[in-house]
Amino acid sequence: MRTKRIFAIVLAAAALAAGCGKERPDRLDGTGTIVVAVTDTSGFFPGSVLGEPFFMDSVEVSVQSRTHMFTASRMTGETGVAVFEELASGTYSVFVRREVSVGPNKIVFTGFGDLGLSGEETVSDTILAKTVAVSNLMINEVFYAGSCASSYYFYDQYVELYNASNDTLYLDNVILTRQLGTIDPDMEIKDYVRAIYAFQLQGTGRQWPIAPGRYVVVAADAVNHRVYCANSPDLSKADYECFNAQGNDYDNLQVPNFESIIPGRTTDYLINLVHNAVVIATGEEYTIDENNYMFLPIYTVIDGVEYSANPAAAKELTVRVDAGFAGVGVTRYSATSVERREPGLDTNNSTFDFVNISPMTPGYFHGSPAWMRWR
Ligand SMILES: [Ca+2]
Ligand SMILES: [Ca+2]
Ligand SMILES: [Ca+2]
Repeated sequence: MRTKRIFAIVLAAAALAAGCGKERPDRLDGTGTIVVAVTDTSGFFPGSVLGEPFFMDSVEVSVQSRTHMFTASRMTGETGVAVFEELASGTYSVFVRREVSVGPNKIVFTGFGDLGLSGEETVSDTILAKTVAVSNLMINEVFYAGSCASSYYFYDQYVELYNASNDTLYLDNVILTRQLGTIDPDMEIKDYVRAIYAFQLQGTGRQWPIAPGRYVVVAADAVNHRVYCANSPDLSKADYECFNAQGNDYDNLQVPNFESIIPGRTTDYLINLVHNAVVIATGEEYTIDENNYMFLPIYTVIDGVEYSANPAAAKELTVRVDAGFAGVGVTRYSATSVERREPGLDTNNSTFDFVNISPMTPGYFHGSPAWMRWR
């Protein structure tokens, strides 16, 4: 038995439904075992001491294969341990989560680890669960899969942004991209990422505020897509839409535009239904080459999310922006989207940070009460 210790990065967040996956049948027969222990060293829990590992019970532990379709969840027992048996060989991501009420407030402890399993071995992992505050603008949800297979309807795509900070932020000059979907073997040593489409919200600097805790929707097209597909969202009240003046694009005059800024592109903001990456960047610096690819320096990247239905696909976005995939198992036209597990939870690993949700939730979070759901 080997043991490795993982100190995961984690965050504080509001207390909302976990959305953790239910167990799916594992088609691959396996003989491996994963033993996960969850500890806290903050001294938060009665009987624990600051700096010393305290084994946490009642923690939801989820494992998700990164090499085949498999998800399972268990709760840790009194010893702070959860055991997963009969697992096939492969690489697994492990997520842990426990929500604790403190008066009217809730604290969420989460942690994350990766491990490999081969044959009949038993792999043990100790995950430190933490709460960490964050303050940033981030991508909260990406809806890309489409909604109606019968009509191949996927023009209802959108990206939702979230202000996780305590301050009003400004979206002026923010660029939203579709990243280039090619595999670059040298990607990890380059100081930029490459986009095929780029749309910018041009502004004076304080023109487009986003209040703390607010979700905003950037639609491909701000229209009521339900007219065309019953499973689609009504995006006629989206906060923003993407508009390409060089293409045959619809412009809802009530909704301000992220405008295409690559001169050679005539396409609207459309992203792949299965595997792609989406980036938001400050817009302060970029170049465009002769092939109409945009090069965005990594220091300008605010957030990035790569999604892939296939967990074993090759990465297209550097691990410095996103270390894993959102959307594993999401099928085309399923009206399923990917959204953060907790508001503001951002470890730069979308395998951990995002869950699949259906239906999509434009303008609100999947745990929000009904009155907040204006769309
Ligand atoms: Ca559009
Ligand atoms: Ca418009
Ligand atoms: Ca949402």
